[in-house]
Amino acid sequence: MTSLLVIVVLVLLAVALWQLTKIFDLTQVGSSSDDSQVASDNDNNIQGYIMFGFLAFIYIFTIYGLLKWGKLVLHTPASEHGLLVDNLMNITWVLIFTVQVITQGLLHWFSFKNRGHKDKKALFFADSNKLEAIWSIIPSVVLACLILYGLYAWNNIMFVDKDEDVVEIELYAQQFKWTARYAGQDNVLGKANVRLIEGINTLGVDMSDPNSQDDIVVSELHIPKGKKVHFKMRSQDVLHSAYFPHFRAQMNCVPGMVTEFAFVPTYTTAEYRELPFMVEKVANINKLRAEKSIELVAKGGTALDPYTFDYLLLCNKICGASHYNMQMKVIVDTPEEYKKWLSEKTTLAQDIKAAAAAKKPEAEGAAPSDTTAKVIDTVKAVVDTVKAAVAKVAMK
Ligand SMILES: [Cu+2]
Repeated sequence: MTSLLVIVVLVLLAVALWQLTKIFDLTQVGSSSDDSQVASDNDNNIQGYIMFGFLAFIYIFTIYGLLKWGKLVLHTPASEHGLLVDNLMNITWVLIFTVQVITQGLLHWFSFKNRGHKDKKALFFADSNKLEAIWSIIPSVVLACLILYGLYAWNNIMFVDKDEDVVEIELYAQQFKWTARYAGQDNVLGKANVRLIEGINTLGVDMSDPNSQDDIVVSELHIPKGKKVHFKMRSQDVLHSAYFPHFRAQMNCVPGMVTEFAFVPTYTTAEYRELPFMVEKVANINKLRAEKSIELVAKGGTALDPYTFDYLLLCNKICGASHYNMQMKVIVDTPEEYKKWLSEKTTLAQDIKAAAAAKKPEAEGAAPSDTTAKVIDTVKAVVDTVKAAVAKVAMK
């Protein structure tokens, strides 16, 4: 209550002050010629130098940001086409930085050079064809080159030769997890439809399709180094986006359609962990974690586990409350390790059979369920009541 009163008093004081300044202004009308609203040469000089100050701030902050946070961007790409993507990105950055430095410099310099002065008069001219041509043609040519190079890169990345020997994998997105399906021996993924989801067949694989018989469903993604992996993406519910940052790959997963992306991994997980930049990065993360652990333990908590690097598949579309946690570990193996890992997996058909076999004896030897017993009891009670009523009527 007291605080409310204090707030009310403060508001009233502010209103009173505001009204007082208005009255004061009114008393000044006509007393002297006030030119405080007209900029003097001194004002214009100050404004001009402040603008230069702002320009210096932009330049210094940009350089500071690059030096301080520049190392946080993704480092060495782990896929063949990654170099192409990084190249395109770097060219774009260089262009943006150059244009930014030149245009901001010119803008502020012109404003300073032509700042207000009581002896100067602004020059008026309607247009200049030469200027219009310069600032239209240069950006058009630069952008056209950039877009053409981008299209060339995109076509190169997205092209999958039909006869090429690729590893076929389906990525299935749902709120909030990823599941992968390998095409098995025949390297052809069986048909699938969300309407066929039942029991452990959580991806809705059509088990009547011969191609589905050897499909393998897993929750951890293993891919072989040096071989093209062709991903086909599906989504069960909403828009998701399969994002492999280290491989410079991203593709939306759209309900009702299949999208695709293919890339060739160039470093196994073990090799990527050994790259000098990664060793340094992990050491830095673990140093921070160790410091945090000391703090946590002092407060009675548990220490943090040390971090080891792993490739990740992330979701890059805000798809719901637990979107942040929608990820899957990706392991790049040598081709031999990959073969061995895959050979140890059971097929979905085997899993379904095993689940059905486990269910059968349970169903055969089972006693009537609670609900059935209740129904039988009720029927018995009704029969008894009817019998008693019939007997009563007969006695009468
Ligand atoms: Cu998602």
